[in-house]
Amino acid sequence: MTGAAKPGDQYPTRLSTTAELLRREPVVWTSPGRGPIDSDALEAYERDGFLVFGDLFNDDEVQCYQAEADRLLTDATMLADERTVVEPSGGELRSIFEVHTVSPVFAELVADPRLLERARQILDSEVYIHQSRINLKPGFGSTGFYWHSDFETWHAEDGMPVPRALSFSIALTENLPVNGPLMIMPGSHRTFVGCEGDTPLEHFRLSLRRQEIGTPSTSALARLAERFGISQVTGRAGAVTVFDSNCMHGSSDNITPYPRRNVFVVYNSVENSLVEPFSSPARRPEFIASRDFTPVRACRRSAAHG
Ligand code: 6CS
Ligand code: FE
Repeated sequence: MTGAAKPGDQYPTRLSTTAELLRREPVVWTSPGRGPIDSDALEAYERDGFLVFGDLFNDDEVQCYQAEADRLLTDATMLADERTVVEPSGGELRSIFEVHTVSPVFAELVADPRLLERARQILDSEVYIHQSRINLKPGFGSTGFYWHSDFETWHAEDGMPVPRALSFSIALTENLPVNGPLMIMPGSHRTFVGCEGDTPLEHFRLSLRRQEIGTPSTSALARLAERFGISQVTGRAGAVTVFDSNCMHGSSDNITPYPRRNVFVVYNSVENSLVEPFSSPARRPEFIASRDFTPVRACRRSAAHG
């Protein structure tokens, strides 16, 4: 195990000792009134680290995204592509990454003003796409995602300097209490929990299937849960959850017949573009951590969007 953090690393992790520290940066970077999210909702986001918008996308749009996800899933080229990640059991598909570059439908989604304007407002800057993915979580036994902070991984393995990034999760199927919905510890985003353990070479080949390195200790998780509680994020197909990059979150297995399929879009501030990994022997591939820092431009909404 390595002992020392890189010089200037404000968020040391993947070392022989673990650190727990208060986030230095704001959660909401903007001043109220400069975007579609009202001040009450911004305050809730600052406090909890996440917000749910129940009706951003209508049923027709959700069906369009579902059909596109089905198309990708049945495309032999995609199935053989490294962007496609299978479950630890090796059978079912777990995720497809970088969907915004392989699908015109998802390219339009990441440039949709309903997401883009909210991201720009919270991060108070132009934004680029750090990552996009579909998590499929099919029924009858797909596995969940153990507790983690996305920022801890993006900092250690992708070189993301500070937590000035956020994720939108768009539900393509109903997220029920029983089919492995997102669980977030509300308020945990203001504490950075360093994790013990070196980052192995090509760790992503393992971590995207089942993450073990980069997860907090059980004692840290117990303390966080005691302090913040655990919220389950459920909602209709089309509901959108925006959550801060440093929220402690996870989701459990799905043994029900009901798939929990969500599209995730991660926006990073152009002021926070990636440098070299802070705690990893090498960069991860760009389909997981983009190094195209071009600001996203809002796109005209096609007829499918009404
Ligand atoms: O490593 C990553 O970038 C991915 N891993 C998890 C568990 N969440 C964020 C992201 O999809
Ligand atoms: Fe995550």
